[in-house]
Amino acid sequence: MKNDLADRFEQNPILRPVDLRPSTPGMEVTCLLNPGVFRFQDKVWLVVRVAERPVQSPGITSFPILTSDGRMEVLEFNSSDPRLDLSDPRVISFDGRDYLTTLSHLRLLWSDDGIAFAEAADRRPLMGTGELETYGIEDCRVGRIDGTWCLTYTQVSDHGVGVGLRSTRDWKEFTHQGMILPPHNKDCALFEERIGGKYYALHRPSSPELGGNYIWLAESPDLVHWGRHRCLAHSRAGYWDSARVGAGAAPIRTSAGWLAIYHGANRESRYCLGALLLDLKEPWRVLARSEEPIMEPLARYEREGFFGQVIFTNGHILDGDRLTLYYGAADSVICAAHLSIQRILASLAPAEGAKA
Ligand code: MAN
Repeated sequence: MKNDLADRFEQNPILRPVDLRPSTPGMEVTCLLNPGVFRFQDKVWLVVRVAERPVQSPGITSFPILTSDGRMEVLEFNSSDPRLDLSDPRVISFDGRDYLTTLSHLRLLWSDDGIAFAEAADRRPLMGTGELETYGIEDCRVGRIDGTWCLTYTQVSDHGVGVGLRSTRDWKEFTHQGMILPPHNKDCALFEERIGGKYYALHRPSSPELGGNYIWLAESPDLVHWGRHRCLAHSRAGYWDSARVGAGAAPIRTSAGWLAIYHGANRESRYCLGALLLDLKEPWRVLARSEEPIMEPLARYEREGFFGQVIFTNGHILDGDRLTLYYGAADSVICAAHLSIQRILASLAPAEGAKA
């Protein structure tokens, strides 16, 4: 407990699956996950990932996919078929092919106090579209750049998992910019200002055979074309983040550097949060990093659920020193906590000791 810096909302979980209606009759909302967060029209908004599946019938495993022209189709397997592997609640493996147990879309919710959220009646849900999103869209980060809202999110299909970009100025009309980082890549967080005239993004390609699931930095002249990739942070053997690391929401500008909250998981898929501090002018230089998690699954709603032992964030708002972090807990419900930027900064170890 001593390292956990988060002051959790006593109202947690602030959103549960029963709070939202399924998008289509016959479906159930299975989980609410990992919201993007932004301030707009004096309100706090969440871009919630809603994961759905058909109401399950005994002996049958069914799951939805989208056709590339946007229709929902339900696939079914006999649950006792020996070719079926259901050992991970998130994935269905059948005869060597992987599908997702749920199909995710994104929904807009707003709040006056940042605690009680309601679905925005006049905003349409964001659904997967086209052949790169047939297994849905997930884990949206929101960045405000030059007055435009940029949504970077995970696109999932049988082609693989990559990063998509949509942009909007009013949260009603969206421009689809397509896949900006090809498979396998996710966890893309844009810096909200240019550095030396360039846009920057943190992202997480996976190179499982040689390398791993590491946080990288890329630069771009236009937010669509990304290059000059550099690896910033490895997973660390023997640490809480030994198996994978991935960026949270947009890095936060502080006088000490860019503070980037990230998630890290170990081999047991226990997801905690830590932080990286990056040089303000040369963000490829890692100045400091968490040795211990700044937040870890301690509360019951973080330890138990659809996929337990998970704290996953990709959204926050900032008021001076106070960070309000929104996060998915146990891949089931949405929660929030306050953290102090100064306390996070004080907890970091200089990069020499950070085993980047
Ligand atoms: C992956 C993503 C996240 C999810 C975690 C934990 O990183 O699919 O959306 O929250 O795994 O299951």
